[in-house]
Amino acid sequence: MRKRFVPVLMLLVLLLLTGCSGKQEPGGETASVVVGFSQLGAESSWRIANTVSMEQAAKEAGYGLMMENANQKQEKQIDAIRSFIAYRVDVIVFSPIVETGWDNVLSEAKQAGIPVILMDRMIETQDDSLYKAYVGADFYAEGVRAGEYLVRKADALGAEHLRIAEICGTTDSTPMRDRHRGFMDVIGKDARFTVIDSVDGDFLQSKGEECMRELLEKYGADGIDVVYSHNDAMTLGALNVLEKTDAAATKNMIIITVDGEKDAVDALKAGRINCVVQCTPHLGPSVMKLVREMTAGKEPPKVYHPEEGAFSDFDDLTDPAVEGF
Ligand code: GYE
Repeated sequence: MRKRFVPVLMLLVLLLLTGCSGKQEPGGETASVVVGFSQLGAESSWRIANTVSMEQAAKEAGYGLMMENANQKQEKQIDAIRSFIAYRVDVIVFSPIVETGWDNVLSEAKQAGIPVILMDRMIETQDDSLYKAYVGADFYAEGVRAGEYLVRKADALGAEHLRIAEICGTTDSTPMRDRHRGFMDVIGKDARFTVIDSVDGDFLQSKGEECMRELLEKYGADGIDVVYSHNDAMTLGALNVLEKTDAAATKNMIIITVDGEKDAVDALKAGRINCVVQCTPHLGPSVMKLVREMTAGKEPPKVYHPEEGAFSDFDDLTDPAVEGF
């Protein structure tokens, strides 16, 4: 019964959005483009900033945005995509929580003639025609940057052997897979480094805390030299636990994180984190640019990666360019 109300509710939301989100274009024409957007959750500051970026960019473009938040559940994302197909939105944008399991629903979108843009994360499929374009970070390059920082740091310290604890993001998500792969490709063959454990922190601060507690129980603060965490939320959670448990040992630990939210960059400046690999959440304008091109009948580039870098304790951290989102 509840299910039947969902589309009705979505239609109402759409009407509300198109009525008050500036669908009326400056020239007085009514914008006709409606974007269905399935966001995967609200698990981190990155995700929240990403949602805001999408909302603002749609508004600026004069597009109606039908957004559904899946609270980290793949089934909910599939349901949302099906409702977007039912409403015949012009373009579907979605951020796939994991890489597999999308072929059926994306084939339905293809059959309905609705183009799909993957935003932020990738899918694993034999059929590339199921999506028109991907807009998101090069997560492999991020992992490489994390590894390169660690090699540089080990060189500078003259370290002989470093034991690494890795706190991973959501299992089977693109950032988890590729941040791990890129990192391992840099440090894996160097005998100075051993990954003693890789645990799943699901990109959540609370899980980051939990993981760190378990790692400390297993290895003790003296048994861990490096923490490589796949996002800032988990890093900040882990830091809370570390600093409460053994502040002295924590000071000597090398902490590497990914994202670049303000709290993490502040922690880098305060000497609590050693390296922040950037990953921008501000993907909205690039997505809406693609929507514009696609609805004008153009063939957009298949893959677009924003430019990103990294900040670390090797940099001048008083430089105003060193800031978080
Ligand atoms: O790093 C993390 C978020 O997919 C890039 O998801 C995104 C990741 C980001 O929860 O903070």
